[in-house]
Amino acid sequence: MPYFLHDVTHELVRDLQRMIGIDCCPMSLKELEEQLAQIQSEAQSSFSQASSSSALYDQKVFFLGKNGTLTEIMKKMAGLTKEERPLFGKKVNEVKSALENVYSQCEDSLKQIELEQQLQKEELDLTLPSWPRELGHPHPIHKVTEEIFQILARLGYSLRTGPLIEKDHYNFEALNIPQDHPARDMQDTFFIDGNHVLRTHTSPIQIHSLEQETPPLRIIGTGAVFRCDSDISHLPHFHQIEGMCVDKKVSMADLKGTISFFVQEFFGPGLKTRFRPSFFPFTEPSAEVDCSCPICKGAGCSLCKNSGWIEIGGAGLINPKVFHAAHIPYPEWQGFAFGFGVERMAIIKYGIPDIRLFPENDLRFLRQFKK
Ligand code: FA5
Repeated sequence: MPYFLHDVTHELVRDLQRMIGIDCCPMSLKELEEQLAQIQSEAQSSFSQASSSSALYDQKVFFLGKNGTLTEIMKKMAGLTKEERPLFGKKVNEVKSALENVYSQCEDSLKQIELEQQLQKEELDLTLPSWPRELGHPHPIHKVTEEIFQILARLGYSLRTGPLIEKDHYNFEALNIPQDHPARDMQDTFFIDGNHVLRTHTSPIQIHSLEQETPPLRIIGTGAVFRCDSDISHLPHFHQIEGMCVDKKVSMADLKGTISFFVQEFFGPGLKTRFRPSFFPFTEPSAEVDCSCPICKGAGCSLCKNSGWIEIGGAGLINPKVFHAAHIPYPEWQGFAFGFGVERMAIIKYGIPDIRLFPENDLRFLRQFKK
């Protein structure tokens, strides 16, 4: 601290003056001018020797601050004559502005030095590797659909698609669900207009294929379907996968064999499946396919509605009326078809307690399907 002694001396004088309330040692103009010159030279050298902008600021406060050395010397003007006071006051102001100039020059150069030092410390290393980017991955429904394709492709099935907005004819009529038939109530339909609907299932893809292609056929149709339906195991917008086999001799045994193979391949061994007699206007006979509930393992829970089973799809032998509507000669050609809910298959495979997690797109949920 180069100005330690100077500092202490001034402090002592100031304290003494404060205690007795007067300037105890009045000085002449000459003495004050000498002291002012000394303060100026001390301030200049301390400003130029400051090693940092914060040390420089401390010196500024010491010399030019409210209680600084210059203020103190101004107080001593009281001991001067009336004529001397303005002369000395002018000198003090000149010294003050000169010191302020020196201060701002020193401050500029210190700030420049500090900036350069900081830039040197923060030097950019362009060879460093960048932050790893998180890569996206397929949505679980996409993954499950892909897996289903792979299994059915091994049985000779190939992929077909169809429009999401279907004519009433393809969604209902050609599938043996005429106007005003009670079977239309099996699926709560979103109507676009009197003749168009958001398709309620992937079965219309069967009709497009029967109309456009010649048997034998083994096709899979897949995509989004829509129903006015929503709860823990139902979505208004979900996905189905449809299989259709048309050949010369097709029986219920072929259907059961195909589905059993598919279910074992998809879920792995150990999962129970069952066929329940059911009704679909476009298949005869028809069956409902269920898998054991992965959450309660058959004991009963809210997901399986306490039945221990979750329905994954419907199936059956193609109704001759469907062949007739598509101008395919029956019984020369026969066939079976099945349609599964993709989200249902996914909740069973991964043990997911609520089907509504799929469309929510919460990344904490989706990241679990990265691998
Ligand atoms: C049908 O949609 C028939 N087209 C299936 C079919 C195809 C039968 C070929 C015979 C021959 P169903 O309405 O049962 O059937 O729906 C099939 C599957 O879709 C259901 O078993 C279920 O797994 C799934 N599913 C149905 N509604 C919903 C829904 N709202 N949310 C999620 N999945 C659903």
